[in-house]
Amino acid sequence: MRLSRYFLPVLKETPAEAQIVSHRLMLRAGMIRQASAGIYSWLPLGFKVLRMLENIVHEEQQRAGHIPMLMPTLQSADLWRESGRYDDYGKEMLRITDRHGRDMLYGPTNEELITDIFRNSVGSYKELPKTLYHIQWKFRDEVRPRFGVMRGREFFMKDGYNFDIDKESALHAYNRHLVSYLRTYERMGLQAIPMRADTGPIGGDHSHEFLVLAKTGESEVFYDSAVTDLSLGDRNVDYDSVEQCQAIFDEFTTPYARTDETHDEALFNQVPEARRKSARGIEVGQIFYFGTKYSDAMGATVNGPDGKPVPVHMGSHGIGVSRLIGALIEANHDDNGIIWPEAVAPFKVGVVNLKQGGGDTDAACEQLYQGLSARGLDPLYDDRNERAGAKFATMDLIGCPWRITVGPRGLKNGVVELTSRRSGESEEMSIEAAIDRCGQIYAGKEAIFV
Ligand code: 5CA
Repeated sequence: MRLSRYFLPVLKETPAEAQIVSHRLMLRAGMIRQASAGIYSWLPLGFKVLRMLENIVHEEQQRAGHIPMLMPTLQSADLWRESGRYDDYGKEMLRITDRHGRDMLYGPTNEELITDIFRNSVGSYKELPKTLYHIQWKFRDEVRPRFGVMRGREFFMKDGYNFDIDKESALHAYNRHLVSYLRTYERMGLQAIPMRADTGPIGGDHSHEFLVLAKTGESEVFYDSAVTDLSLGDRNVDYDSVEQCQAIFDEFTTPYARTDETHDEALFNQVPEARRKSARGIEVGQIFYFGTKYSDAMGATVNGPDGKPVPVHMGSHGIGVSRLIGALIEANHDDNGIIWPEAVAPFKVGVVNLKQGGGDTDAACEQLYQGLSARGLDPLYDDRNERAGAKFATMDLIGCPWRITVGPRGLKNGVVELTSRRSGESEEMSIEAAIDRCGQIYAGKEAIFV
């Protein structure tokens, strides 16, 4: 992308309404604009990151054997009356009446709708297990929307639902989700710790939240620091293996890690004192097993091996895709702006021309732009007629992990400068070497370009 042709309305001033750094930087970097309280337009740069995260979530869900689909944002109130949640959900639910006087709502989640689809389509235990998911906008009329996309009213969420014949099989689905979520967050360059959690309005008795540690997080968390040493890495997980998924579940959930809602002081005190930590965290996902709560209420049964109808065991599993962008920025920034982890950087390499309209520098930038594009590296070429300082500031603000600076002085010696956003270190090299180096940096990173 050539910056002169892009739409990147960066702000020089720090917006007064933003209380936390991720909200400030998303506004300043031209990623989002508020449409009304807790509702945002996604400008091109923000939308690019959102789609990258969405793609990673899709890939990891499908790797785990889950089936993508798409349900609507608007739902009929009747289904929610069947489950009893139409009244229970309270003021957080946005209720709408259509022209025929029918009660509708903007979905805050989809347990009822998916259970309705399931009960009308599946009749036999032989068709189980199944896990269906979608990534769709949700609406919750939060009392206090705040912190930008972190606690919005409209937000983008992946929600998945498993249907199993019995508890044992449903608990495997639960573990499988835990493993696939660990992989998803790690691929985004984030550490999200599974913590025992309350089930709230979703219901059930098994739940884990995934928390990214950050000073600005809304949840208070207590954990054994040993849990922060764990990582899934590049293990080859067989998602059909009950033993493998159980072993990973055990590994990640044995060290003490709980939110304040489930915190148990006596248990926590058994952790060696030096490893006992309390901190704040951002909840970027939650998984639930709730047994037959919805299938009982809505009559979702399948015929078992003996021909008798049995209610299916279910769970639901959510990832806050739009909230993740806030979490990523909270965990990756400095005074100058965002520092994207490479896998989710909207542009992988920035090219800065220090002398726009200077024949040699223009030609060199063009060569870099073509070379990087040919390798699929989606460069952002700042070809505007701006001062060098302004160009550097923009690249730093929007967080390009790598910047190649092209100036007349360097070119005389046949070199350009490659700079790491994270370390700030620079190295001089030829144009070809810079293209090669960037290719190597991103090789095997499974970066997704959209
Ligand atoms: N039906 C279940 C699982 S699909 C469910 O709705 N779970 S949830 O309520 O925990 O939401 C899933 C994830 O959505 C949360 O972990 C959080 O990351 C994100 N989320 C929830 N509310 C908001 C909000 N107001 N703004 C941004 N993200 C949110």
